[in-house]
Amino acid sequence: MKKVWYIVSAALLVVLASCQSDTPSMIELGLDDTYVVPRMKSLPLHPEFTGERYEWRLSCELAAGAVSDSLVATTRDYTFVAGEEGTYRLRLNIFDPVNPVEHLMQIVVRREEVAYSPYITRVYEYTPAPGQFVNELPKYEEGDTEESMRQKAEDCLAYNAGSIISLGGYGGYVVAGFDHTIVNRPGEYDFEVRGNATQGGSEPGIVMVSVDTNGNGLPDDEWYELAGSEYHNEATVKNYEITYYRPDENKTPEPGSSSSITDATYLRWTDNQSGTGYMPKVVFHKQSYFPQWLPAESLTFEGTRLPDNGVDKSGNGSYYVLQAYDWGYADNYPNNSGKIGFMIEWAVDDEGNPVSLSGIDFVKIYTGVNQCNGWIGECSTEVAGVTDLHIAG
Ligand SMILES: [Ca+2]
Ligand SMILES: [Ca+2]
Ligand SMILES: [Ca+2]
Repeated sequence: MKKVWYIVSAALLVVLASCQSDTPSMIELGLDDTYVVPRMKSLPLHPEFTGERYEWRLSCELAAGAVSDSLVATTRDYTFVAGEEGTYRLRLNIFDPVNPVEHLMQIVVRREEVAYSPYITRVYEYTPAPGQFVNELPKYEEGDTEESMRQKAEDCLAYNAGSIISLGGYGGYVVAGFDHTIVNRPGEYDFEVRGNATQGGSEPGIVMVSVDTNGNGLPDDEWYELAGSEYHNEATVKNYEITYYRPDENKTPEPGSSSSITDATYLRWTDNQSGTGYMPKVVFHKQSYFPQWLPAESLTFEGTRLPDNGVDKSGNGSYYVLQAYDWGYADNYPNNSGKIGFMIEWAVDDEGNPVSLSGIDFVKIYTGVNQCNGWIGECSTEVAGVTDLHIAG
């Protein structure tokens, strides 16, 4: 039944569209009168007209005939997404002394035909910084390329596969997406990020989110950081940039302060804060720490750098505790702690202004700390998966 109804409404749309050709101004505005979309799918709306300011108002019929009406955006573009089926009415007002516009749209939201997965379904990019688990999680094999390593990372994470990938030291990242839009439910946690953190073994990663604003299915749109508990910490460095240099695997090792450090000057890095140092090689991981499938002689990463979280509790380098931050970071609390949820409401733009997003299509996670902790080596965020909390798993 549903399908027949949909075909009829699709036919109606064709008729509507042909009617519209008689009203050129509508065509120029670039917005239809009626849309039919599945729930949890972004619908980017972009008016071709500009004005002094914009108001998007969304109303939907509730039970008992009540109607909710709310101002949902004051930007030129708006991405509509609904978590529930129904008929929505969207009104755009463009305020302009010369060419004011009022445009009404009806958006029919139907149920998806194939059930969505609550988990990551695609990894778009896997670019770890050097690290002791790099080339191991996932395993690099002779002949691997960026594409085959991306596929391996996807095989680890997609559809709740539950294997771990390592992002290496500061800045290393993974970009992943879903078969639907994760809807932002106001005031609620929207998704979880799983890692391999333990009590005292936190390796915080920064989470960014993005909306497929240009509608091409690819993560080539604007990114927003989810501002966690340390975002306003004065020791947090914004616009941090680090460069790692490919190590000479045959150089003479320099023993470190601990017998577990086999080469204290293994892999050199410099940053844009006049900092420089080495990532040491530790006895537990003998493979190269530099991503072997990348041909470059150096790798540069940038982002927000969190304060160091590793503390030498023993004072003699034998016992390190990697402290958790309060909230808002990946690989920061154990998966079963009940503290691995994220709110899309935490999103901020480059200047730190909060942004209001109706949902997100992509996540990017990167290691947020640049610290080496003696014999346990560098801080590296690990990721085991992301789950949409609004779909039952
Ligand atoms: Ca939310
Ligand atoms: Ca895109
Ligand atoms: Ca970890």
